[in-house]
Amino acid sequence: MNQILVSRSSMPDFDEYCEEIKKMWDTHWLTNMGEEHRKFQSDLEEFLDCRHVVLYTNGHLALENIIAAMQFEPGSEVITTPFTFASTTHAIVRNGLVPIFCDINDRDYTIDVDKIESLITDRTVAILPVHVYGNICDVERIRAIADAHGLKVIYDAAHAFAVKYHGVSTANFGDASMFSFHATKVFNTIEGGAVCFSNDELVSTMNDMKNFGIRGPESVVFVGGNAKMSEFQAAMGICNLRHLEEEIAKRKKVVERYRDRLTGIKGLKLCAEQAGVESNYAYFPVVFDGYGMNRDEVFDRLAENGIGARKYFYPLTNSFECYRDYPTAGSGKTPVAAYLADRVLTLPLYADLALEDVDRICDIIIKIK
Ligand code: T4K
Repeated sequence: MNQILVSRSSMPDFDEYCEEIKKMWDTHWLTNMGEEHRKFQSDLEEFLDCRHVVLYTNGHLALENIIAAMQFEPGSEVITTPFTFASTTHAIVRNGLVPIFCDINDRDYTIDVDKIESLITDRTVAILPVHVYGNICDVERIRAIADAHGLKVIYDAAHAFAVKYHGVSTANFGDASMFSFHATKVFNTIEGGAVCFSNDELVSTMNDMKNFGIRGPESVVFVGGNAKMSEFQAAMGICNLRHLEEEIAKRKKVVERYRDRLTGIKGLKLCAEQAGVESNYAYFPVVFDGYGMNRDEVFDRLAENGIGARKYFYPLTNSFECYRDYPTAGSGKTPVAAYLADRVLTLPLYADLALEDVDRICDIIIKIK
């Protein structure tokens, strides 16, 4: 049985990658911001049309470090959503801050902007929304709320690389945005991530944070850690970036086939396409409500057929065991997120997924009914 998993890493041609890394066998320069790192950074600044891109070894550390760079008072509150990967909430808590969970809306599953203001207290310092599945948050209203209350906005844009909203790259919203370049993402550097922002003053802080605060052989100015992207990762990024457009075009075809096959079926809800958004077709979530089988049963049936759909994002982060005793935890406080977490399944989606395989997946789902 042909096994199909939820995602499959995009990889450049083997020879193209070898060509890109070949020079390292002459230079023996493998990490610490070498030539590949510098080239990849400038490629990304151009591609994302963003003033500053700081590369990281993964998206999570990029997010942890940009939060740290804001130097919030310990114990301050950050408004965020629980319908996300563990990383988002962990990054807040690992910085000694308190996550305040806001519900999501049921159209695109991003933060419900109507519910943000009621959660703001005199301890609130930031909003940390997630462009979940590559869907863009209501960036205008979030900016307006943040400005009215003097808050920072940091986007978890892990899913939103190469997405544009009215022609503007997602790298340019909020005070900063974090992208993940993990192997499972639309665009990968094996592991990897970046923080994008326009504030010149943040550049040295973000660079210090990922390299022990070392400014020179005899100068250490900051208590930083180590979160540098290696030359091999950067080389992967350089190669994958060359093919990104065609990868996204292929993903679009897969999504169109899913939509053709699954639209209009009672009990199945597909996420609407967002107006003004140039998508990266990162994920294909389907909500099962009032269908012949519930989400978990569909998941099991697909698994029996060798198909690895995923329950992104179940459980909600506000019901994780590690947050059980947390004052702000409890999925009951975010009913829309709780509803979706129990019903959503993200179907396999990657550039090389054959349309016949998409049909096979849809046939299994449709037959269940
Ligand atoms: N914020 C958000 C909203 C995020 O979604 C993430 C990461 C982050 C922050 C943090 O960014 P990073 O620090 O990761 O850069 C995966 C990824 O590990 C994770 O990066 C991602 N979100 C999350 C949504 O998905 P798992 O545990 O589901 O991955 P795994 O290993 O089960 O892989 C899923 C499928 O991908 C496999 O079935 C096959 C395929 N795959 C996997 C790997 C590891 C490949 O084709 N190649 C591979 O190398 O978390």
